[in-house]
Amino acid sequence: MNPAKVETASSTLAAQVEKIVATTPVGDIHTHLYDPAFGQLLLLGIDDLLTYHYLVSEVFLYLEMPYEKFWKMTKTEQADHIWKNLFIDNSPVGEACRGVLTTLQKLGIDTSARDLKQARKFFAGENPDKYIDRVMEIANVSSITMTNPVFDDNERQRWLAAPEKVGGDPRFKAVLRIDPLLRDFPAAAKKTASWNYSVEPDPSAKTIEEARRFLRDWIDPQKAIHLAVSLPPDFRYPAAEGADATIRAGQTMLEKVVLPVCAEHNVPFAMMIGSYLRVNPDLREAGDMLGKSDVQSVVRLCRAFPQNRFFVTMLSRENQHELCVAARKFGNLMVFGCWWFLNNPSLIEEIERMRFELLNTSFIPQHSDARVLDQLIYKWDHSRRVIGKVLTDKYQDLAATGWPISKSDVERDVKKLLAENFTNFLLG
Ligand code: RAT
Ligand code: ZN
Repeated sequence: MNPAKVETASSTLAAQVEKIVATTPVGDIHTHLYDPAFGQLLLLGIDDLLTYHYLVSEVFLYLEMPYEKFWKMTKTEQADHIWKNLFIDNSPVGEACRGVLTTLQKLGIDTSARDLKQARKFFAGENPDKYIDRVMEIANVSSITMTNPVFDDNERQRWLAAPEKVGGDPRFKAVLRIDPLLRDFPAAAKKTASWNYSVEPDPSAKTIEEARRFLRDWIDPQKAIHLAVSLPPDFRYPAAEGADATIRAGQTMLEKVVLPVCAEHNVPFAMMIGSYLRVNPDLREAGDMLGKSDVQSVVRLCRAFPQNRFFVTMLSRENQHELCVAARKFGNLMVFGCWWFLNNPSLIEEIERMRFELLNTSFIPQHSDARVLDQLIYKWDHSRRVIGKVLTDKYQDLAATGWPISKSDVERDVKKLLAENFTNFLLG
């Protein structure tokens, strides 16, 4: 018997693909969400949605307000200020603004009322544990990957204070995030030494051994599914001749500590490349930007470390084509997501189109990067729409060759894109 064919008349095909994309659960490879045992680290609700750092930088587009004045406000005051300036006094056409509205709408809040009080009332008294289930159901996300920065004191304390509680929620998976080890080894060494590891700013054999012990001591209890780092645009592998001691030490940590420990634990290493931090320090977390990075460094790493697997995303639009081509050359390279400033429909569309053309269905089209639980709703709604649209076009092109497209083909492809390419790469 022939498998059920999808209708290839364009409007019907679009509706069928859209439906499959909407109803296939997502395994979200990168968020900044936390399981409820982390207490206040889990952000949710309207005030956290409005004070998202993407919106903080946008509110300063309109107003010349002294930064300090903004930072002195309470969270509620900041949210009021952002609501007034970005939603009421101007049209909220930007992606991060639209996201707040999609989220409210999908939660059943009447956006036509333009009423912040009503939204606040909705969120008051939500039980986080139950609310997580509700948001995951609306967003159709089956698994949330956390970002667990091991050098962050607040987070570290929570792991140490209640190791049996934090990280035990099956809806959430841990990822050991190690930025200072590669970006600022002197600072990482100082901290690690204060935690009783014999780690010194000069990466001697002893320091290397102790830094490995430090990572192992975290990966195991966290049950980290992979390790991750965000790197600046000037990241080079190998480091440029004459690079300073911090950069050289970072390279030693990568080659001698991070990659060997990932290999021995059989976990991938995620590299998010292209972020310049605090180009405007007054904006704090909202003050980062992007720069063009070096794809050939990724190529050299994939070649030099065939026993390692790399998830890679890059922040600059200009890097996307070369990164796709690199992924064609190395089975140990899995491209993922449209990161941060790329997470906008027009850019997602062009990037996914190119990825389908160069990589078929062997990539991870998106991650949410949600910092506030409720953001899962809009980030996935908006991205799913674009992925569905591009995929429809690609099936349409196939149908034009006479190739039959069955419903089970589409289901299989979408499952891979939204979940299995990620989980299978974890398994190696
Ligand atoms: O997208 C973001 O929220 C950024 O601030 C970063 O957190 C980035 O995604 C990262 O993981 O470094
Ligand atoms: Zn992130």
